[in-house]
Amino acid sequence: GTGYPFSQIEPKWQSYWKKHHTFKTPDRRSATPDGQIVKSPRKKKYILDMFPYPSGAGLHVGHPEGYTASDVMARYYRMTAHDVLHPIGWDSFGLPAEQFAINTGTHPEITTAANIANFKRQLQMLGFSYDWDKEVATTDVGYVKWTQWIFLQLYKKGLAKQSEVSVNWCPALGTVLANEEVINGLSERGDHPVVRLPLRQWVLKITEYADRLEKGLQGLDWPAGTMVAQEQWIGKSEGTEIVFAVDGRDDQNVTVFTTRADTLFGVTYLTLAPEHPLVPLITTPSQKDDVDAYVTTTSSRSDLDRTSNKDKTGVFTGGYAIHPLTNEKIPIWIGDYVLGSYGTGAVMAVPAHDERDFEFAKKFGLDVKWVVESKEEGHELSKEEAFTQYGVNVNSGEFNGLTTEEAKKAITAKLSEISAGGSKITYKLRDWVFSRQRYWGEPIPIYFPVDFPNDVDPTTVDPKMDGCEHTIRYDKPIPVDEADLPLKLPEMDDFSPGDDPAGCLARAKEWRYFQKDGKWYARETNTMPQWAGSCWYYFRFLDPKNDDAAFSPELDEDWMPVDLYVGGAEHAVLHLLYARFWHQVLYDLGYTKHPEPFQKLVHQGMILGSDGEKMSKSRGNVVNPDDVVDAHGADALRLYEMFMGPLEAVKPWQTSQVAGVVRFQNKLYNVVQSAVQNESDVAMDEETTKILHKTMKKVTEDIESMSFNTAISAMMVLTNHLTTLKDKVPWEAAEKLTLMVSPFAPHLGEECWNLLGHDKSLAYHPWVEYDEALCVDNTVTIGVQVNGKKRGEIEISVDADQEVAVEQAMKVQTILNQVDGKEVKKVIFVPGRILNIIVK
Ligand code: ANZ
Repeated sequence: GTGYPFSQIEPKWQSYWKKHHTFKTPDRRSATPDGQIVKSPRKKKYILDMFPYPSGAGLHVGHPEGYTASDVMARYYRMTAHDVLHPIGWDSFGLPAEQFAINTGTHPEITTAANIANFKRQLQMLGFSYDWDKEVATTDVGYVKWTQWIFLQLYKKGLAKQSEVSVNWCPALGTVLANEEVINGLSERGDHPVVRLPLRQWVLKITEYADRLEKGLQGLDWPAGTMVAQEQWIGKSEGTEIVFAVDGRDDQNVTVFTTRADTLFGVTYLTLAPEHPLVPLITTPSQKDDVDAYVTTTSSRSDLDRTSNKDKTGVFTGGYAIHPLTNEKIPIWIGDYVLGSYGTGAVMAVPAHDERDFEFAKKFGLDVKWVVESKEEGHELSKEEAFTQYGVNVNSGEFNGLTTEEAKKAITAKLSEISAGGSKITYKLRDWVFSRQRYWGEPIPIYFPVDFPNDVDPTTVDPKMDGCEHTIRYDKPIPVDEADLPLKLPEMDDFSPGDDPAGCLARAKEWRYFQKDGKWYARETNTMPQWAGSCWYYFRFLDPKNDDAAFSPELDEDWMPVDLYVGGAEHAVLHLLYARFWHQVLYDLGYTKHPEPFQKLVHQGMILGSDGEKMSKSRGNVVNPDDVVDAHGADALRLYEMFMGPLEAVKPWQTSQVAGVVRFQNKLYNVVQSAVQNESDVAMDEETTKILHKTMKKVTEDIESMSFNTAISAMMVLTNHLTTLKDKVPWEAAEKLTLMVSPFAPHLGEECWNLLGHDKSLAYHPWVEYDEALCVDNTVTIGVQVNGKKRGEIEISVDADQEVAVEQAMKVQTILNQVDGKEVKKVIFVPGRILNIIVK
């Protein structure tokens, strides 16, 4: 047989698709001759990929994995009578382009355009069935306009505010990072040290949506791990708030949050976070020096550092609180194991039943009061460590004898009754620090009045001039008029952040300061984080050229929600949570009819290098898709990536296995050619009919469940069978096989279809149909020997070939044990009877 001439065939079909607009998104509404609008009776599928950040390095082999999976689904749904929306675009703001600009002086716009062009070439080379008319880049001014518009909607709804926050400042990157972007005190991108600083920031109040974000997860078809990750990030905690009066201060009290109200009688001190606002008010003069010194030293420590450190530190404030039920005096301490940003920033310390409090009490010689005993008969508390389990209350007055659950309820009820507390739900989720002091992002569309000193005539001054003393009234933000959007970035030559925490845009004075009605104003110089653009791109794909709205309500109704979203698990929390938040806000504002954006979510597993390690330049184990396509063609890359293993699994690249799919492709091409060359049509024999129908059933079901590797195996078996028929390949079998392979290897599919005498693309040809009665599997159980000794059994279809038999045998541990690591010398396979593997 001949090799398949992919290098001529693949570009040919890519041009065909382009010329014929094959993948243009269908209209879901059309007008009848009498002007009535009718909706498409077909079902719809919105198939979405996580759009790429167009880096300078181009695509890596991880991109085509998810993109091929979604493309198979898009192509399959077109063939099963669905209207399909399958778009792609570019997440093109972000740090690398800016870093490159800082290093080389090249404007990020230029680098971004070049990178996008390269990515687009690569995606087109791979034959993905995107509707390129829907393409958007988050950096397009027409896109920025609507990102800024959404920010203004958030602002007007009271969900965007300025706040002096203790932020994660990364000096090396010259920017503030979100909590989510800091891992072990280092920036997620680049591993640079991060310190805490107070800075004026824009913050989005995602916490107001904590409950909705948690509840909305129910009913989504998402990987369980991702749901759990989101739930944990939101971190709903049900407990009690308890108010302690401050001794001798009628005007002050300390509110704590606890999940163990049952332990209230075991409280021996309170601990406030060092940054708690009451600290300066409670601290007595004699303790002031110690407290001030402690507050200073802890202020630079990250939350993670503070909570993970075993060695507890703290200082006594000199103040006392009053126990709400016993009226005892309780010392108030500060300690940095209590976080200022969680709960109320204050805890009631119960050393007997909380490990952290136990360590702290031991270190500072504070009292320990045991108020919970084990329910187990004869169980003695060791008193060498905290007893943190649930049990029964003791030493707790009227609450003695209650179980932990009962005591929590009873004590909370009692506190409510005396107005000293009540039930409370707290979330771990923090508000989203939304400003960045960088150039390459969307300008935040807000400006502020500028004040000048009293003795200065404002008509004679110009804040753009050096030395012109003035104050920007950050307390009086004014949103940019929606009609004036987009607010574009200024042209600059130097993109470095510099040391002004207001960011590099602060240096673009011509842009920053402007006069309106004779008054001076200053623009916000912070830009949005890269997450902003990816929060709503799936909406813009509906309606990418709309200049009057972010997207039309009709298109929202016609296409949303996304039916299948494919992308990496690294976005499990951040992108997917932020996007859901914006979506829920737009839902509340009436812009979408759908409460959640992404109905089904699938993560492709990471592709490792051939050494089983993560691909990286420094390891030299990176596989470049361009090279694979050059050597074997796009279809081979697509087939291989789908054949490597289950989509979600992490799996190593094995160049030797690429040869396997190349052989399959050649065989399939030859089988079709041999059907075409038949002078008269060959009738289907019984065996071929059965294999064909079983394959059609298997491939259909496997695509539905996205089990692509097993679908390809099934097609390999069918192709091998048809190969054995030599010049007697039935036309029908060749056609059906061609249709089935086409979502995976679309160029090969179109070429074979054309050889079989069709002059139109098969992209919308009805999918294969199988006869269930012909699919009843005739299986046999056969013994498997290794070097003549029986090591196990396999159940295979009666018509399974040697390849399938060996593949099945390798899944049986007792057989694998004998073969693993040895060289297979010979395989003897008697269909329906025996498999004998000879190894050395
Ligand atoms: C008294 C107590 C007794 C507690 C006991 C636990 C066991 P989650 O589930 O994470 O919500 N806590 C409250 N606010 C805190 C803060 N800002 N920084 C550090 N710790 C804080 O845990 C809630 C528990 O964490 C609260 O319940 C409180 O300690 C502590 F036997 O209060 B507990």
